[in-house]
Amino acid sequence: MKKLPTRKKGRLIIVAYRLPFKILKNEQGTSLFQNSGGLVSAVLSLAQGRENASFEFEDKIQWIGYTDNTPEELAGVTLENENFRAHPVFISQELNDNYYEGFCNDLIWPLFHYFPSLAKFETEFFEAYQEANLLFYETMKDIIQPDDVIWIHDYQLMMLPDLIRQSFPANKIGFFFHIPFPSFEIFRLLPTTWRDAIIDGMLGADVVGFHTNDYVEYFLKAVRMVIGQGNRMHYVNLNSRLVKVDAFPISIDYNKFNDAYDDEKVVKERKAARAPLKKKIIFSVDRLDYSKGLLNRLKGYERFLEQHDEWHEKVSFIMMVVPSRDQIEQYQNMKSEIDQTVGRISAKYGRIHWQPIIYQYRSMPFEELVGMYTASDVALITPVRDGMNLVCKEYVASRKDELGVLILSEMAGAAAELGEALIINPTDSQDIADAILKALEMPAKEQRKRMKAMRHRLREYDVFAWTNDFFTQMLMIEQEHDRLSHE
Ligand code: ADQ
Repeated sequence: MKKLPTRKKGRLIIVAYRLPFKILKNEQGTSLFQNSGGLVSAVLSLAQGRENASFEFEDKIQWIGYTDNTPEELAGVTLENENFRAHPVFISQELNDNYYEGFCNDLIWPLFHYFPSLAKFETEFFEAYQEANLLFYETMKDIIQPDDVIWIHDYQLMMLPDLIRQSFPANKIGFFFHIPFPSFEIFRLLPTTWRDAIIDGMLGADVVGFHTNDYVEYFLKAVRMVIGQGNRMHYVNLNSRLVKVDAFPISIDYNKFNDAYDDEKVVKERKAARAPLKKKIIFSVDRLDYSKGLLNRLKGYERFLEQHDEWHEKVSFIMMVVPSRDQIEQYQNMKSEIDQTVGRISAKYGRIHWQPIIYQYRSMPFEELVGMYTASDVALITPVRDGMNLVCKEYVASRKDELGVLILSEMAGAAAELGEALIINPTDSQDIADAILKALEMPAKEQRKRMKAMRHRLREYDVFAWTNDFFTQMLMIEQEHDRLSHE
């Protein structure tokens, strides 16, 4: 068997739109609150070094990201905790409006989630995007050292890999894309110069990673169409170097969710959710976003109630929605439509002692989230498009009892890995209604069989395996480049 390469030199530089902590300033001084999101825990696994890891990094992890604090506010403040040293990128409000709110969230997000009619193609958005990517580069150019490995994340920074490559040809650069990469018929809707700049920008990396093989295939097709370059077996052969393009399905910290099952606070939350209802619970949790299929989900549940009065008063659907971008008109409209649909269903089917839907618009602490995951009989996850979707993975990992049924949209990247879920088409209300019935009636033995298989897969390929896999590819391509340069 071919020996995997190892690397024990250089630092790791992460670049993502946001810094890994919130910076709060008050009279007592400055405090840093580390985020607990997926990327931060994934990167932490690299910081802490794992047994048998084929790489180790020197120093703390350097993290480049945007902050909404001003340079004056942060003057003299040490932006560092035990894991990370942060290098803030300062972007003016006006630029950020056109860059982040504009190009990223009013164009790329809707377009790449197959909502072209919501995409706004404004020239000033594109100019701001270029300018902001350049600001990230300017912030990092004095930080990069010869052996550093640079790992860039997501659709906010598609031009950064090439900007770095131009001045630092020898550094290893990875790029990971967290949202779907769309089929060429969608991608080609971008103006020609924009799509060329995006492809050139991303190909500045040595390894470009996506969640699924479909996204890899679509990207490689876009590369062929845009730069006319042939690619073979997941490699793009540029004149001077090779770029590896592959699927790395992001995962979660499996043990954290699995172990939380017995945590005292989680047990309390689980009881608190179950006791007052004394009914079967269907649960969902997402950010407020049109890609998450919240209205489709409600319509599917409504159809289920319409067709199955034998289940009335025996089931409640708890739908948690995390506030997101609700200053924007489109999101406000969507929220009003959700509010109205929930109101309509409750008014039609609700009874004094039975709420068919419990809908809350707020964030949840970890213990409450796992309490809900483990209290529910069914998780109903119906995005109309989702790069991966971590909620379904968290649900499965939390079910140490091996019970519960996952209903999952075929449009989530995760569907490729979780085939034992009840897979539905999110635009088909009848499909959702049928799956709800099947889930509620599923015998415990079958629940166990399906859960076991999914849990096994997630345990094997958790977020640490994900980072390890990505970095192994980075090392392999480094080895390949070294070999070619010595030939
Ligand atoms: P998101 O679109 O944010 O991520 P997702 O992958 O589902 O979507 O992750 C959401 C995270 O937020 C989960 O960890 C979940 O626990 C948490 N969360 C959701 N609702 C919450 C609530 N009410 N309270 C507290 N926490 C809540 C993007 C892409 C995804 C891709 C990820 C990672 O859109 O497709 O899976 O990045 O690459």
